[in-house]
Amino acid sequence: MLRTLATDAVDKIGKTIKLQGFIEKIRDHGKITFLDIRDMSGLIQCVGENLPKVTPQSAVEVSGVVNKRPSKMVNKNIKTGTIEVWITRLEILSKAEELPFDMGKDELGLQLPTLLDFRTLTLRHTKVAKIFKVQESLMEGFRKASKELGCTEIFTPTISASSTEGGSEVFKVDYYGHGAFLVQSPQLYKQMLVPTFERVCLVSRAYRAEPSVTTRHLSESIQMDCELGFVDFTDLLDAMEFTGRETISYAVEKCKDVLNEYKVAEIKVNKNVPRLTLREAQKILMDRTGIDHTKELDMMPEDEREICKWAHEEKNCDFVTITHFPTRKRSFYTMPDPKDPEYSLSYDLLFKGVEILSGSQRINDYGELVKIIKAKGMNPENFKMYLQTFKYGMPPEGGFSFGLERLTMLLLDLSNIREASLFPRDMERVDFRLPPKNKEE
Ligand code: AMO
Repeated sequence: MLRTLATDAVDKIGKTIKLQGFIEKIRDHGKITFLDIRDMSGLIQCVGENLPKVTPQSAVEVSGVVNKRPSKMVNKNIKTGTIEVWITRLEILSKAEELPFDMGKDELGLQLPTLLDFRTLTLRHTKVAKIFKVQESLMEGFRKASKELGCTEIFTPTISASSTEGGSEVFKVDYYGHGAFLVQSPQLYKQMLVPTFERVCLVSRAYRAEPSVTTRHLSESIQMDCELGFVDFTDLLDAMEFTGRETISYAVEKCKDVLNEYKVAEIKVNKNVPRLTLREAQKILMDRTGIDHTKELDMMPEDEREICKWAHEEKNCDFVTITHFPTRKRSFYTMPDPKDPEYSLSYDLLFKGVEILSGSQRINDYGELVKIIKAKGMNPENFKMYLQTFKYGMPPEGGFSFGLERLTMLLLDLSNIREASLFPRDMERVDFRLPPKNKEE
């Protein structure tokens, strides 16, 4: 007999079907036992008499007859709530050992370390798994939007001869006895592809040896990037806001049910995303809070939260664009504003109180790039392949990058980015918590 998926069983009343899945919940009423079985399509209630002893999370195969439930027994919370299956055969395909916690509750309610230490188990929980369905939709939305911009999707290396974003947050790799790095972002490679395709998009791993543990940083993350040639600063702002709006709108539409389950408030996606320079934003913040951050070179986390509140209240929008960060605070490839070179043609897109995207117009002049690389104390020899692109003709260009886990966390109002990563890495964890380091090592 062919396998029937749980949600297809609703059309098979009176028929005998074969289900395969995992035992989600067991309710033992003596002779009669109710089993909630989960498969890739959802949950289904099965019931039988004198069943063999089963344990939660065991993989099973069940044959049985689909029955309509009496109206007062209908469960409106699941797609198969109008039916149940009367079990005629139950085979245990793989028995699960005793679980370390109850997996049958609607909310797991575990502390983060336990949630991560038992990751392969907690990822099976329906509500946890849905986070990654939302993540998938964000990725689909991003791909759709960047294709509309005319981008070609490319796949770039994660081992690089040079560090991308500068700074010390870089993982060094022993590459056959030579020094190499894990990319801090796909930045250099996406730029190298502009002369080939003019417009590219990509999804890449990014590695950062983050020196601290925060709720919004991972050591390994997923970035969704675009890089566009023959554009000016306004074109870039338009393109990145378009991509941000479309990516979120797509996921909101596709995952309405999950967002409801996570009790996410309606998201305000205004076509006119408010745009402020860093200095303008800091003035607004001073007026609202009385605290002076106008000398700061970047937005503090509390500034990001407050300016998003302003955009929500005053501009009816959950996004806000901040431009013109100080040139010395941005990576070497960022174009200084010709009108005021202390500030750069750079931007961040904030969503629900946190930065989700960064980008900029790039320096596209070979000589300028060599100069700035040297000025930052780096060796142009380490950027030989990158610089080659500019030697042989590079148009005005720029781009941007979204952090996928951060986007997922914010969309679902999760309190920690680790919940939005299947297997999060930070300075204290690779799969499991790392043992404390001996200070003398
Ligand atoms: P940036 O460093 O701002 O820019 O990164 C882009 C976006 O990626 C996410 N992000 C992170 N997410 C989780 N953990 C981290 N440690 C982490 N670091 C960054 C954020 C951020 O907005 N090359 C430039 C982009 C460009 O100019 O095109 C870059 O990487 O959401």
